Amino acid sequence: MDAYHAQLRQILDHGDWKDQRAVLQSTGTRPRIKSLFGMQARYDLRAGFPLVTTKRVPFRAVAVELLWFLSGSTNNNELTAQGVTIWNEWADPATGELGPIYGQQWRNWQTADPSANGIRTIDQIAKLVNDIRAVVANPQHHAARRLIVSAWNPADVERLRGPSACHTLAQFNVTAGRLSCQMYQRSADMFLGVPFNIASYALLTHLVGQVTGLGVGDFVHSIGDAHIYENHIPQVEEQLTRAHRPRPKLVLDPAITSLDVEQVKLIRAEQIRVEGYEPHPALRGEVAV
Ligand code: UFP
Repeated sequence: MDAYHAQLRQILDHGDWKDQRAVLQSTGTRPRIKSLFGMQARYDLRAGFPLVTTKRVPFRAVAVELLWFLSGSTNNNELTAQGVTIWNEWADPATGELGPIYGQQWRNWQTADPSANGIRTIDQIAKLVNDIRAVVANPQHHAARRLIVSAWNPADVERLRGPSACHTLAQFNVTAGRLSCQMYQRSADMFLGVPFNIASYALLTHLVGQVTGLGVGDFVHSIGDAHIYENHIPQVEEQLTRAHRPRPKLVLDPAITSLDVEQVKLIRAEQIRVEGYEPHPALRGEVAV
């Protein structure tokens, strides 16, 4: 995970200070950010699972959240029922609803269609899996460079309760029997969000690879506004003194053979594990909301 540390270092050394909107609940103050626009890191998924080892990252929460996105759910109650509370700030207190976030855009993108009684929905994940299969069968298939899942729906952005999609778009690529993924993240909290985001898309790449019979290649992480919150800097400095440990190994239950919505709902987080994860202790940091 040298690339991640290098990004942290680069932002600390060369980032610009910026005021921003979000507030710390403990003090009511607005931490500044140190920010760099435009960064990219590449993680070779064959070299182990890219779960940051210089602090503990809660992998189970990553897996539970990703399965929840893939199930098409936008309701926080289904996450909290599994002990994951990361979306609590943004849920409707009465219903748990979060609005048209990832689950809806990935599995039920809505588009006007006069011929189909007004509305048609697109299951981008099903289309992705089908298109990858077509590309595996025929590498010259027209979908080869169009393997894209978009979470950014301009029409829905204003209807969201919380932040609009941070991980905006993912493009997949099949080369030499290996599946790679590049994700564009428009805004990245490098200390709290990014270790989670890297793990989530690396896991998605493995899952899509498994159901399409492909090995994994690289996860490429492209970032727009890459920032470190002022109140996280002491933790980041501490983290940068820590030595990387061996990357863990991802173990997926071979029984996971489909990402159809109904099949995803049957997958349990215990079917997705990391082995050999021996991180340094967790480092806490307050989220600005
Ligand atoms: N953020 C992430 N990753 C995520 C997520 C949020 O880094 O997956 F949901 C951070 C980025 C930013 C804040 O610091 O949350 C969102 O604020 P904004 O919408 O103003 O970019």
